[in-house]
Amino acid sequence: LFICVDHVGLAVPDLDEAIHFHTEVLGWRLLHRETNPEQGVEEAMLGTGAVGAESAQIQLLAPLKPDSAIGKFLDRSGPGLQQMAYRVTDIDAVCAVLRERGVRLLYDEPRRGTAGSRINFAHPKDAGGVLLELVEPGAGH
Ligand code: MC0
Repeated sequence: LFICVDHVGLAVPDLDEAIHFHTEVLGWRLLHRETNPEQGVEEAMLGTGAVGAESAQIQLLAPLKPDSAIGKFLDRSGPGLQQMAYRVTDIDAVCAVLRERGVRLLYDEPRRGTAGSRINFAHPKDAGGVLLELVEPGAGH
């Protein structure tokens, strides 16, 4: 079903501060940054190559408002690992297979993710306590 781990997402209260730590202290490269109002996040991708390269990336997720998914997560759990994202070739096909196997997906249809990707999420209660994101990369990746 899956190609590889696309990224691991960390909830952070302050995006600039988290980017600074990940680039200046840990030595990752900042690859991409965008605001996704539908998801209520300001986000950054870090890694060693381009977005969409084979190696998994680190995604920093800061809330645009307190009642967003990341805002609630920070309230409940504090900063840290929020999601694991698996890359797929055909998200519609993978969602259909997972639904058939009893996994609840959060959206009826995929929504827009990082850099024009199509995304959906398996509910953490159906995925061993992990919020599992499915990512079909956008054109050009
Ligand atoms: C909640 N729970 C989690 C969790 N969030 N468990 C593991 N990992 C997480 N991230 C647990 C709660 O502790 C609770 O457990 C149970 O799930 C149900 O909680 P809830 O009250 O329904 O929780 P909510 O309202 O916080 O919603 C959780 C839910 C939400 C996963 C549905 O965060 C959501 O819609 N997430 C998908 C969208 C998202 O995360 N967007 C931000 C990233 P107990 O045991 O207490 O019942 S945007 C992104 O990722 C994009 C840009 C991209 O990559 O392209």
